[in-house]
Amino acid sequence: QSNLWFTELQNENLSIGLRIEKTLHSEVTPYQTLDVYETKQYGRLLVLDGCVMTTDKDEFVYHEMLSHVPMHTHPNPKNVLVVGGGDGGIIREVIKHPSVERAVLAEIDGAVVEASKKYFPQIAAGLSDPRVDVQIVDGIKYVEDHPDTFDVILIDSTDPIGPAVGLFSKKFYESVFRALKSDGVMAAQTESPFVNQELIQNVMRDVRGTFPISQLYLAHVPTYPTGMWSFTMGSKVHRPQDVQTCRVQNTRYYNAQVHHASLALPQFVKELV
Ligand code: AG3
Repeated sequence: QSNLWFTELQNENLSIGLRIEKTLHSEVTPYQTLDVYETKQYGRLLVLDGCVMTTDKDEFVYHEMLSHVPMHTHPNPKNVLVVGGGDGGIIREVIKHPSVERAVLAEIDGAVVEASKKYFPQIAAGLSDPRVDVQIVDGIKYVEDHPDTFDVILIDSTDPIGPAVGLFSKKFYESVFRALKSDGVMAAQTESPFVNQELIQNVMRDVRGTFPISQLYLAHVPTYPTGMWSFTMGSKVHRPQDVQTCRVQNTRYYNAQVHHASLALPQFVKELV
């Protein structure tokens, strides 16, 4: 078997390694480097700037949890915006909700969308749905330009370095608040409580300072740094604790019990936020 390994250096003291069967694609886009590998353990792997974005085998955890927890928190989400998320995984989950009339994807890098369609057809499937509007634009600007428009906004970003830095700022959360309708809900991916404590603290402080209701929640994503992953939700009116039933079918991770379980924070995470 091949002796080629993909290694993501997650910080200066930590890495994850996956044996590669084949390199399927490598390019330098105007925004970042983009690689697609075939791995033994997790199937196809999408990498941006050296960081694992998603794999065939564990993508469902992240995509279901970043979407269904906030989507269920809203009683009737019709208009949804995904910022980033060019692979289409979040969009695929969003359109499982029967209430959704329109889902906009605002992705800055068209190369991610193209690579996903080609190498991750199951993840990208939703992008061709008639309710979906794929915009290759700067998400920050798109959010600023659309006040009072969305029921739910989901921020599926890369790490807070490179093209995504601006997506982790108080200014951006304030502009997300304005782009949401009067009972809107937002959620963002916010890294690992084992390695990114400061980031989580800052985001929680900023979201708490912007939205009347805020909530950190967790899921287990094996290929992300430490496997313990956090998401931060901000809501104007609706509480994630009030969700009673699961409104979507065909999930592999999310259900009503997992919804509530994800809101329960281990003591060290509770003390962080
Ligand atoms: N969004 C990226 C999550 C961050 C992963 N970080 C890392 N591997 N260092 C994933 C995009 C999937 N739609």
